[in-house]
Amino acid sequence: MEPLIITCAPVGAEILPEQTPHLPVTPAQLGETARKIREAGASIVHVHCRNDDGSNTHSVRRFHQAYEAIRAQSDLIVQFSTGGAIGMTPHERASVLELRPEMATLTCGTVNFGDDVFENSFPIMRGIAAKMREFDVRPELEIFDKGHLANARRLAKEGAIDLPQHVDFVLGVPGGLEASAQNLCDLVDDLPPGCTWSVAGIGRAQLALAMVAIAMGGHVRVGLEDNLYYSKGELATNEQLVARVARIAAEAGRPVATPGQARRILKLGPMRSAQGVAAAAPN
Ligand code: KMH
Ligand code: ZN
Repeated sequence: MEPLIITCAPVGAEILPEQTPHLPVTPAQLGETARKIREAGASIVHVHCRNDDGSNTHSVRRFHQAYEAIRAQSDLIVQFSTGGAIGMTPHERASVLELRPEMATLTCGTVNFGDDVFENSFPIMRGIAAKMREFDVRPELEIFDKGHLANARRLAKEGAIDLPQHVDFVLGVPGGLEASAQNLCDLVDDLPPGCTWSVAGIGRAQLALAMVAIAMGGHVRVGLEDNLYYSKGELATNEQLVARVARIAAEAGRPVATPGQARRILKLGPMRSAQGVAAAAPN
């Protein structure tokens, strides 16, 4: 099996700063988190941004500051969210692609999201995918439900995206596919040939599905975006969640990938700086 790629999603758009003291809100805090999760074994950071008061923002300026802060402290693969927060316009969600991060998410379908709807119609998906092409950003296909893989195949058939790609299964969102090993296996069986994959279990499912993915040869996403707790009633830090997966993987004979190894596995180019200019990777 390949080394294990751990993605950390340290912020998200749903967690309120009142829920945990460990949410990185400012670019400086994100940079510090990047250093700590890299030391703990992560190779990708999935980025959302907040204003200083903790509210969500998809401002290009704030993402640029976050990108610079992350790059100043780590060689992580930087993956921007284009999902943003419920209520953001597709234009807002895609605007940050002009910063040319190495990767960005492309959610492959609409899904109920608690009492809200996370809207990703075909025109929205096509628009975001086109911007990814324009700015040479590699998509990570976010799959919240089984039909989203069919949507990805449809997008590929019409030429909006290329396949294979790296796919992230987000399981356990209220309104999406439930987080179970059986559902994960069904999704992996249905993957387009050549795709790599990771799983992000929501809440308590994060740990269990990470262990399943380690055993299956997939990759793992953890972080406060998906799960606030280390154990029942005990709040987690992002680096604790990464370190635990790294330890379990080491026991299972799958050392974690460095960002350099992850770039090779995902067939990405060299590390990019915050200006989008290629820079030499330090590893
Ligand atoms: N915050 C969710 C509505 C992504 O980052 O691409 C969407 C999300 C997915 O988090
Ligand atoms: Zn996200």
